[in-house]
Amino acid sequence: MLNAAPGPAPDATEEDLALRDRAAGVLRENDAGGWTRAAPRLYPHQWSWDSAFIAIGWAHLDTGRALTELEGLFAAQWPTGMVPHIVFRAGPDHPYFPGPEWWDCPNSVGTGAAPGLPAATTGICQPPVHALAVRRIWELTPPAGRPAIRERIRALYPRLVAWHRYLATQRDPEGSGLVTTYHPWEGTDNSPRWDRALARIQAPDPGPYTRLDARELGDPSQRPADWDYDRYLHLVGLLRKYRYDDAQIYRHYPFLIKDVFFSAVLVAANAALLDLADVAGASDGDREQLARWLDRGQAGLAARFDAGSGLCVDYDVRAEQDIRLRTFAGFAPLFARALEDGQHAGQCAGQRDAQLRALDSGDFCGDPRLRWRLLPSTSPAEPAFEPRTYWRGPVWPVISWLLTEALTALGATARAAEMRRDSLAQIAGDGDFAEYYEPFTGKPLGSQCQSWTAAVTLDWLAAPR
Ligand code: 9WN
Repeated sequence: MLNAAPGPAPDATEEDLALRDRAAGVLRENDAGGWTRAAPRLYPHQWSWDSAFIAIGWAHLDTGRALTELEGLFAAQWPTGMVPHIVFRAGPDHPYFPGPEWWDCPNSVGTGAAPGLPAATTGICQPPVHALAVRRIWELTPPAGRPAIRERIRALYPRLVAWHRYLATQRDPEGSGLVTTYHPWEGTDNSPRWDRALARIQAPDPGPYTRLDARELGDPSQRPADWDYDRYLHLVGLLRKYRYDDAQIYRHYPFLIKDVFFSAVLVAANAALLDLADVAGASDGDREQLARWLDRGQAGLAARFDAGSGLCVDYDVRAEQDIRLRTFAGFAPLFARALEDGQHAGQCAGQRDAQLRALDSGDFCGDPRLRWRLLPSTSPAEPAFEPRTYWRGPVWPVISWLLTEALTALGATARAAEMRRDSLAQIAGDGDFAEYYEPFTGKPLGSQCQSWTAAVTLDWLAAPR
């Protein structure tokens, strides 16, 4: 259970309070004035799902500031409803590759998003964690602040519904309940889930380019390979060519994946918007629509569940193939947090038990070599596993956060508490709020002072031990 008011848990130790101060310091340091850099150097702009996690962190310090984070992000929402994955807000003194010129959205966007995009952005999106953040902000708003925050949530709510509508329609023309992703950058860049689809892409020719990420980290083995980047950039070129028009993309574009993790976040986010419906004064029509999307999403995930492995399976739309790999995404039904009630309850109860068994099996958290019993991004039993390389093995605190929330919601509170304790021990160890961690040694990897790691730390620290 969460504290009713912002602040540390009542049983917080000295160490907890010190960690809390440090986490708050990271957010304050990365605060660029109403929006927060995802990381001070590696990611100097505003990222979409980072912002949602960051807002959850801010909510423990200042709920008004937390909402400002999301209001700024949604000011860059496209007329289609899409919330872009990066809003380039940092200016020329903070280089990032690829920058707005690679996306060239103002000149490329077709009928769907014209005229006049509100900001320099990319043309793809990331998992919709935002509604979870708004719900947390509301939960943490003290009574005296509620009228003002309620007004702001009311103003933001239609934008959140439009965002979910975009995902439930343009990104799911089949009405399957599953979101189609267009690019590895739509969340989990070099996850091995995309390897086969990327390998099919012929003759990528993105032209000459210079990566800044490997130079920034000084260790290319922690980042996606050049092979990946060639294809990422080639895909950006194709999206530009199809003018970011979803219908065109669906017709011609080579990389279309029914991503069960992304779809699961949408299910959980639809539930969060329904929870906020009274606060936001949602119309009956919106409530019914959200309930339909939620139900459809849950059914879509149930249909992708593989009883043999206990995991949920992504689907490559172009190749018409299942993507059968043991990764964190296989736990999509858990991440969706919707396994117990609703129309699919019977089917889902069995899935929940199978998922919980798979989670602590030797393929995942039960691997005795793990430093902590935390979910690695890719199973160490998977041939594609690489313990130091980004989404191919390391533990990501934000994924652990989504999982602890899900386990709590599903009643597995002891396991959730253990995962929260282990995650805090991981973060409090070496490093400074790292982006991701080596699963066997616990070594911090990637960017340091990563905003979303600090943000979930603040949220975890508010729960009694
Ligand atoms: C590309 C900012 C982002 C996260 C992504 C993570 C990583 C970017 C990159 O960093 O992606 O968007 O340059 O590798 O994969 O999930 O939002 O933290």
